[in-house]
Amino acid sequence: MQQVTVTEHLLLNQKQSPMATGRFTSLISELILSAKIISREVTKAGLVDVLGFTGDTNVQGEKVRKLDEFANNVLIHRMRRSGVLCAMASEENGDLIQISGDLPKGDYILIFDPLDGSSNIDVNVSIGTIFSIYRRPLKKSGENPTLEEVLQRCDKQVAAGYFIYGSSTMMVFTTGAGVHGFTLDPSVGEFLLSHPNMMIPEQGRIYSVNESYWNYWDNPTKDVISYFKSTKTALGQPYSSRYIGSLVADFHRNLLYGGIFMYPAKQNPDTGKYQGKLRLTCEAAPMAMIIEQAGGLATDGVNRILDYTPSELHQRVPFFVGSRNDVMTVKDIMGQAEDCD
Ligand code: P6P
Repeated sequence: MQQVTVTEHLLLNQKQSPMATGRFTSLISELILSAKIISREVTKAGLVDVLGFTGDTNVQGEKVRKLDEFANNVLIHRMRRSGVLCAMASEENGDLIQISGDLPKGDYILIFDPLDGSSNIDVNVSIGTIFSIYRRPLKKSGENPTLEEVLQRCDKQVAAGYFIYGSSTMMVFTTGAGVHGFTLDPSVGEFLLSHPNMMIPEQGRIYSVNESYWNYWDNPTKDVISYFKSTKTALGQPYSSRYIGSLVADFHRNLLYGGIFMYPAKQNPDTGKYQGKLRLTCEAAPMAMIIEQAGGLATDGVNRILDYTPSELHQRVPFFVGSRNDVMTVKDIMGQAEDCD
């Protein structure tokens, strides 16, 4: 296959689209440079003292690992200087990250999870960086965008993607014209097109869920999981169970092989309330754009993720994503349960 870089692919394939602007291309180039720097650290994590914890906890209340913090700092430092952003938001930071006055600004908004699945860093399991890009609304409220301008309907994303740091480092992203995968060739330091026009199989054979939460799920969720373990499936046999515990890795496998990843709402023993774990703006929404562009679906079990308008920056949602038939089956089972309520 002829070697096609990300920049070349953007120019060749987005000719008519507004995404072919130089400003968008430079945003992606800065993201790529950040990922190369993060990849270098991740791949040598076992050799240099970057494993372990910093002693801090993030806005999610999760212990921050050194590589989390490193990745977050790299992205904030580089993207602040990209000259094309008017605001950023990170899974690691409680509030919006504004672009300070003296730095050049643009009209793009970047929301990211700098190192998702980082609890797996020490055991050499694939982890990733997830990103979501919006345009600032034309009606500007002032020099810096307000939180309201950032919390747009998830189908307003102009681009979404992830970097996966595994046996190879890959970039998978969409600008609304299909999903394309690029693999980093360390010998030239370029991401080269390796998976053009990625499409997820309409019917899967794999389900991914952390079944240790069984006792914290509501009955419709238990019905869903029981379905995938039964002979009632479309295959006439139980699906294979695969769960890595790193969203980017589980998602990427299902994108290639077909299947469904589920992170249902679970009951909080203290409050009794049912809540999802995954974050809408920096995890579910970008993955939802990717999967729909690849012919799949993403819901909260019943409602389409891309129809959500976030109520807050770190809103959590139940998340079901993957092969169209499988996500629709979940909706049928949960919808029937709702009808019975
Ligand atoms: P659990 C990693 O912390 C993460 O945010 C996702 O990458 C992953 O899918 C999920 O949490 C795993 O959560 O509760 O199964 O350990």
